[in-house]
Amino acid sequence: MNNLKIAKMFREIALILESENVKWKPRAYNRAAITLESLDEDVSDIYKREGEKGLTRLPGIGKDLAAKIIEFMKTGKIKHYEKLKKEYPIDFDSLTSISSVGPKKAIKLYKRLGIKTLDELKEAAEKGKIRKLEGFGEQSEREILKGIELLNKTRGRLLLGDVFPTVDKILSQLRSNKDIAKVNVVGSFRRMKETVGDIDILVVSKKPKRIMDFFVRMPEVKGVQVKGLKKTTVYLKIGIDCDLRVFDIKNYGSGMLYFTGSKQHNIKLRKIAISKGYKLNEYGLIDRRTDNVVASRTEESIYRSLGMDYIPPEMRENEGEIDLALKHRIPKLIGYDDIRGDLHVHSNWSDGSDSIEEIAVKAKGMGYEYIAITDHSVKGLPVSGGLKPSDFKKQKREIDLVNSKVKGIKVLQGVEANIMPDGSIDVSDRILSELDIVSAGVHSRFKMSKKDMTKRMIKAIENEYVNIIVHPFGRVIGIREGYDFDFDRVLDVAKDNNVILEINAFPNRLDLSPYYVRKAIDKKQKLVIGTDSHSTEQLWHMKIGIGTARRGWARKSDIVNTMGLKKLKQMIKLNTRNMC
Ligand code: DGT
Ligand code: CA
Ligand code: CA
Repeated sequence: MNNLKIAKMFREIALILESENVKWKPRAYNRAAITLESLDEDVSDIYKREGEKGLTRLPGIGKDLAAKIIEFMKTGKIKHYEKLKKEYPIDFDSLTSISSVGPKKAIKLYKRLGIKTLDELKEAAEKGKIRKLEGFGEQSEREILKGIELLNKTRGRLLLGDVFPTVDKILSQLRSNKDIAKVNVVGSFRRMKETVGDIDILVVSKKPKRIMDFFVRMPEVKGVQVKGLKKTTVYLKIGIDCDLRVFDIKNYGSGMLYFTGSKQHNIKLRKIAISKGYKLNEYGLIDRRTDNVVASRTEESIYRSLGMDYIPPEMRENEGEIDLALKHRIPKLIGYDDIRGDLHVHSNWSDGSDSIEEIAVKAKGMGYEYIAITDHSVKGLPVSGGLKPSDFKKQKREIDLVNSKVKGIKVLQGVEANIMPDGSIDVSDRILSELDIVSAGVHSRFKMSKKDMTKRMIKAIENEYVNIIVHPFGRVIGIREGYDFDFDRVLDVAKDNNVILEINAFPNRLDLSPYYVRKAIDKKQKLVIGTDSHSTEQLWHMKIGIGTARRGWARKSDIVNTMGLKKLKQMIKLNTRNMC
């Protein structure tokens, strides 16, 4: 769509003009950008149909801006933009991907130090040049370096949630190929790691040549790096490599075990194998004395022969799971089919794109028993178009209507309220008391001392209406580290108050992370998996939330939305009164 391209240019023009203290024009460009971003139709279609008039009738677009849009559609360029970009050749996108650098700072950095790119920014920060700038200081120099480090950690890796749809498509094509007897994804993807460096797939087939020819011709493939009969590596359009390996059925299990990793898990397993007189590689568990293959067809048989429980892939990180398996104490983890409802969904009442009815229908189709609409409240966070106090009643009427129309699923009214810096909740007790379920989260003032943040969280948990604390750490993978608070104390208070902590399943959050999931369930803290969906297209993220729960060793009984509605209501009633 042209809309987003033009909107992006308008926004950059606004930024630059603003830094030059030009009056009112930046606002006009920004308004026009918002209009373009929210259009359902491509502007070129509007122009083709209605000409210039069609453009000027759009909110915030006058003759001058319409002319620029037309210029872009005719020439692919906007001269005014090109001219400004010559003066300010800044890579805004990458500089502002660091959370402590906004557009204004980016322009300042260019004007004072000539910084255009991330590499130049890094160099300047390392040389101590940033701290000397007015309005920056040592603290912001440190934050910039930290931001770059975070970005580099995920550079070249993609979010699990972003590769999932492509992996699904590749697997289903392989599964439909009749020359293939077995297909499995392995590597970090199978372990449900939050980011993946490349995708690894294993198949069993007697016709490797035909399989490799089939693989490299898939529509998801952009280029071929190595094409062999045992292993082929391609580069996918989504910007990541994919390895396909062909195995014989007789050592498929050992191949799966080897290529699922993690490397640390494999190393530890091999040591145990050696201590028991075996060797272990991708071809099997082999008796060192006789060279006989003891086990190789299935992963289960290999673990069994080593005297261990089967270890689910999400646990294979060498973080204590091997000792547990040797003691036959591997927990039964929550399953991918155990979820009965989603308690974190946004509708078009706030910043979601779909109606409550559309959400209910989709959730019902997924086999859910209940779904909570948890739109933002507007008071503490004016940006995301949330609910005003007077909106809750109106929304309730719509929810009642949907409940009477869509049978077989219960829609609950919730809210994602803001935890204010002082720990208060930005929705009145009167309104909270009328909702079915109350979630609260921190969405502002992330930088607080550990002590103050702990106080803030505890105060929110102690609010008698709060049921769930969403995305407890507020991390955004690759962009923002979680804020600091005393997790153990917060856990204690949450347990005392029957407040549930969320595993937010949004691909760039996955918060609580597996480490904290494990800490929480060690203390018998109850958790909920919520998708934070902003459209029905995102409800499937539940899968990666479950993956995260499994990486944190969670069982079904640790996760409250595995309960049926009746039990869930009872549990919530323990600390709030009004359940519909
Ligand atoms: P990634 O791709 O960076 O997200 O992480 P993985 O775990 O998928 O790593 P990858 O693709 O390099 O290799 C897949 C698995 O193969 C890995 O988890 C363990 C196994 N593997 C690969 N290279 C080695 C190795 O040199 N030694 C051992 N023990 N295992 C290896
Ligand atoms: Ca991999
Ligand atoms: Ca690989």
